[in-house]
Amino acid sequence: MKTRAAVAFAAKKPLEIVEIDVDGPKAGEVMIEVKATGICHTDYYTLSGADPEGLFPCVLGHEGAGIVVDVGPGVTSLKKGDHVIPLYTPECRQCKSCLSRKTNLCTAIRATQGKGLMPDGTSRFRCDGESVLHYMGSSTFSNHIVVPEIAAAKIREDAPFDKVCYIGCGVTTGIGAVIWTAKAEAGCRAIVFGLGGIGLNVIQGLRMIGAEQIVGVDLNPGRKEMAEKFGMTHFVNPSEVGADLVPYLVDLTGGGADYTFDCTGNTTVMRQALEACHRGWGQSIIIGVAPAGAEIATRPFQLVTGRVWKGSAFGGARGRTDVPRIVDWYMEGRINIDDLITHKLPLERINEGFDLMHEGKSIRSVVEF
Ligand code: NAD
Ligand code: AHE
Ligand code: ZN
Repeated sequence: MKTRAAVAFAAKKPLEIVEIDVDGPKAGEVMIEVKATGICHTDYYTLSGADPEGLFPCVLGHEGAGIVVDVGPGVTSLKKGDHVIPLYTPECRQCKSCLSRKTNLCTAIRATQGKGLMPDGTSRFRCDGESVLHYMGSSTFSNHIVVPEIAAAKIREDAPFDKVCYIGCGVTTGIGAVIWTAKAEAGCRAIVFGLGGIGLNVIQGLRMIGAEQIVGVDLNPGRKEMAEKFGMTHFVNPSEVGADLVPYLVDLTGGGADYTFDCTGNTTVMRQALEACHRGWGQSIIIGVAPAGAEIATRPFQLVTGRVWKGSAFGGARGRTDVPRIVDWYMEGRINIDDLITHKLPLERINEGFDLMHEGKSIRSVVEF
């Protein structure tokens, strides 16, 4: 069938809105009509050419919501008409990783997903007869996509697509990093570096669990007001503090934070986040994605003295299990998504969403089909 998509034909080039062909679902796959998609910094990261798995031409986008419109043979857990959120971290419940209960990083389809292909090693997308690659197993910048059944979370039908699409990445990543990766406890002190679409959700996760102190760090002073609305207690602009940022933050948190979160993808910030942790027990969670070739460094002494470096992908969430719960939290008014969606755009204007992100004007732009 034909559908409309924003195609990335090459790195560093604007997306082009074109009609493409999408093949129907094969065994174990479903076709989803995407109703809305957010634009995450990771989409920009891959488009920038910095992602070692960035392959072109492809259809970017990984933060969507929509309706199942077709199912392939053997699909048992989904049916036509189901409302779903595609999962870039699937949950097969059978692989070594899923069965370990130690990680959310399901390995069932990761190898082909990283090559922009479906599990059978082929793509379902074509443009003018040429194959176009999938992205993060999602490609939500296309109005119709095909994903494996294990990579779609069924959600309640009264949830608005233009809001809950954000649960497909940013909301789950931020809140999940607090509750599933850090397992932060009430009364803790935390520092969040980078108050964008992810960091503000870390802040709302910290408020949910009852953190005592929530310090936000961002170069953009325009982030302060929104972060305070979401629970930030102290704002720090590194450009005003200068080279003494780490001692300043250690002092502000009474000896260092119990938990810090990098939501910038900047390796200098990652080091600052680790070193701003409390001696003996502070944990620093890396959420930000850094370019190919980038490396993190610190004095080993920082770890010898009890600080812990951890990473978090999709907030440690098990998608098919946890995403429907987060949708419920939103529908019950327990989390705020609406205020973080600062811009709505039609597909034709998707490139403006990337501009707004660079200019620091948007938190999340959502594209509606
Ligand atoms: P964003 O562009 O909305 O926000 C980034 C924020 O960081 C901005 O407010 C910016 O001003 C701030 N910032 C940049 N450099 C800074 C510095 N040196 N010091 C302090 N603040 C600084 O991006 P986002 O969508 O929130 O994504 C944040 C990061 O998280 C990206 O690297 C993205 O790729 C990554 N990410 C990771 C996961 C995961 O599962 N691990 C999921 C989603 C996004
Ligand atoms: N191809 C990239 C991977 C970047 C990365 O770490 N992605 C996160 C999700 S970011 C969502 O906005 C993730 O889930 N990682 C686990 C995984 O299996 O990819 C690179 O840099 O190589
Ligand atoms: Zn993302």
